[in-house]
Amino acid sequence: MLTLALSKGRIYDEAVKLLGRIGIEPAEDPDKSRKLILPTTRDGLQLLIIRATDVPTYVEYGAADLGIAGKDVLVEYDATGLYEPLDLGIARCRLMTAGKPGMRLSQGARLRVATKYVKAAQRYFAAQGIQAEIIKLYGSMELAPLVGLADCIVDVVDTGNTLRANGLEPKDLIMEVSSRLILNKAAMKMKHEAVTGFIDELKQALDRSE
Ligand code: PRT
Ligand code: MG
Repeated sequence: MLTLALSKGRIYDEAVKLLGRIGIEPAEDPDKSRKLILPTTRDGLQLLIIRATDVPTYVEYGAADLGIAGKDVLVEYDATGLYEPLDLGIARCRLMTAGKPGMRLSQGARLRVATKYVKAAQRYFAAQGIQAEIIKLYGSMELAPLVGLADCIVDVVDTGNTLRANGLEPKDLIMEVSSRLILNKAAMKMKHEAVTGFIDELKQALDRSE
């Protein structure tokens, strides 16, 4: 049995389309059922429905053999016990700095940055030679510049509507983000055939759509 961990919402919605292309369908809709373990139409595969940020943890500890997680989440988790065999190209967005219109994020006074992406932000500002104090938040980052908690934020942006609705604008691109297939290192050894077979199927489905 292979176990694939993924989060509800945008990743699930796009991942299910991809799985459908290799003939795999979840037995139930996670939005309607409260189950966290979902069987699929393929006997040897079940899905674990968990929080996006928990996916690398389940996979690193082997509670799931495989997972689907955004590159933004993987950069923060900074795992060594994982393989990342495939870029699935789904749930695309951009990790960006953002702030009030007209405000420039340049050298000079120490910048206060609110984000849940602490590692990515630290690396980015260090590489830019900008002194930054990173303030860790768990959500609603857009609020921070409005109430004077921070000069700017680092967050993932898709349409930019959330920023605009809060009077902010995207500034600089930190990285392009898409979701990746991740794999437990021990599962690669212990379940080699099942795992490589599944990865090849997904890879072929992705190649066909290029
Ligand atoms: O929501 P929850 O707190 O449960 O967890 P999560 O936010 O970690 O999960 P989820 O499902 O929202 O995101 C899972 C993954 O989807 C992220 O790790 C990203 O890799 C990817 N992704 C793609 C996004 C977006 N697009 C995105 N737009 N994640 C979040 N957003 C946010 C964005 O920050 C903004 O607040 O969605 C809002 C709408 O975006 P705009 O720019 O279109 O307004
Ligand atoms: Mg979210």
